[in-house]
Amino acid sequence: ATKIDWWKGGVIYQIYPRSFQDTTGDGIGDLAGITQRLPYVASLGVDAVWISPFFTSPMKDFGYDVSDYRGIDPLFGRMEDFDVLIERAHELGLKVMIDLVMSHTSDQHPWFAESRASRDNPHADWYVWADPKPDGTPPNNWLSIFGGPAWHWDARREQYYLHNFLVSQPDLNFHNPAVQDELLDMARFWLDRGVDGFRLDTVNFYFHDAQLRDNPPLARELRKSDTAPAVNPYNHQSHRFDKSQPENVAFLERFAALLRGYGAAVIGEIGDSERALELLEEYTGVAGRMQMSYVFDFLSGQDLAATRISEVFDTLHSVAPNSWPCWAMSNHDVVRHISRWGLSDPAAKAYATVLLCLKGSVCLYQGEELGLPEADIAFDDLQDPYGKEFWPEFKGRDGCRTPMVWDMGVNGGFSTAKPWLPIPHAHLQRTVVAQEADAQSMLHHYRWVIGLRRRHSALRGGDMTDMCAQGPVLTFNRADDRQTLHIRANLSADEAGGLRPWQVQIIEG
Ligand code: TEU
Repeated sequence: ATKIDWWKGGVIYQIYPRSFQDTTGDGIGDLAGITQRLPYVASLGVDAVWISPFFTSPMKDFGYDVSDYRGIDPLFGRMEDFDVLIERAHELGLKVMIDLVMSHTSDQHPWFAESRASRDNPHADWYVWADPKPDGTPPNNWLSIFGGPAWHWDARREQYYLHNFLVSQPDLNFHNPAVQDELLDMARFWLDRGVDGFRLDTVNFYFHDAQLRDNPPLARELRKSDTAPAVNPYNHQSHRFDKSQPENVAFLERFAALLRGYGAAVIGEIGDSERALELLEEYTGVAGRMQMSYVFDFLSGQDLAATRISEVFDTLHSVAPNSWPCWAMSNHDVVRHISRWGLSDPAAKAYATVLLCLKGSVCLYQGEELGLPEADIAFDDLQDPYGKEFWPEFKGRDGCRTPMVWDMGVNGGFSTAKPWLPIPHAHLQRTVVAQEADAQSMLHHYRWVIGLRRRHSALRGGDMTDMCAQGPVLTFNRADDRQTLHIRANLSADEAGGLRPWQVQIIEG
């Protein structure tokens, strides 16, 4: 067998730093806390961590609004803490991927402060500025994901600026080569500090249509895979011109060339319910503009039937045959899958097994391995601005962002202070310490199935063939030049196809 790259078929554990481990007693997790818990992460058998943003930020979007790409936010520690984290991770055999939010900055970034000050300063063209229509309204019909128009009036420049997310997240102008150069330099800065790769936030949002054409009406209904809440008008418009532009390919090629020099890898988050599959092939296919693409198919829906899994792979085979997806069932933006799909423990174990037998790479989200359900957050405790905007139809993203539960100490061992989001009582029944002591626990199951994937080259890098769903029973094969595995999973609470409820059979031969 040929040796494959670490990321190919690898398992990546996503850490949300605010909620992993607090060491300073302020109720918010930090980098030293991550370092402290790295032996636990390594014990799971994963290949890498992806750490959500810890850069200097006013935290309007909890770090996805960066005001200094080369600085560590004081809430999370100092650069020394990051250097220690990387060193410790590497000692433990873990790769470190950090989360680059390049599509937009915070409005507190010095570039934006200068850009908005006049129309002729050195950073004037670093953001997307446009004149109003003759009647004073925004330049076109583009909408922000977080609510309202994507344009915000700036009284000083007497122009609108583009923001695909919060008003406080102005969109960088990638049509300006100086912006690209600076961001590539910034990525080099982190590669030189030893990171092994990046998760690229909203990678298909970098470019907008330079002519600022109106988005056309939505041609068809939302796909089943959309994670987006229906209450949001953004999800009822096409996004032909505000994202996923052809110019992005050339930028990604520049980025890929930089990465090659370091042997680093990226996983790009493609948020586009209309064109995700096309972009998947375009970005991660034969041209290798990115290594992995984060796909949303298993991050949504009322359930995940065997038939839907096989449909997803059928489509992938026909539309994006050379792509390399990275699968996930939970993350920091969506309802935890245990609650989203109403899974019992046996059901959750079956889905974990299937996920870790699929072809592609896999992202696990902190707490998933404990079987944590979504936390119910009252409006008064709500932190997420997206949730505040669309409450109560959409309750926001705080329910999946509550702290990790480690032991029976105060606040589950997360912090000695009141945590920034409340820890549900139900979570305290599922601490790491409690699950370590129980051979039947979710934690042991995840560890076992991650280990299975590690030990079987066919699961990690082999082909996947003959996927088929008969009622609730999903079957497929994984094979490489060393071994063939036959997988049969009963994704239902009833006996089916000779399998017990939620039984997954993996047969070598
Ligand atoms: O998310 C991009 C994105 O498209 C999300 O807004 C997604 O549609 C939504 O959260 C689903 O509920 C990334 C980050 O993952 C998110 O945390 C940031 O808020 C966003 O970018 C802006 O940087």
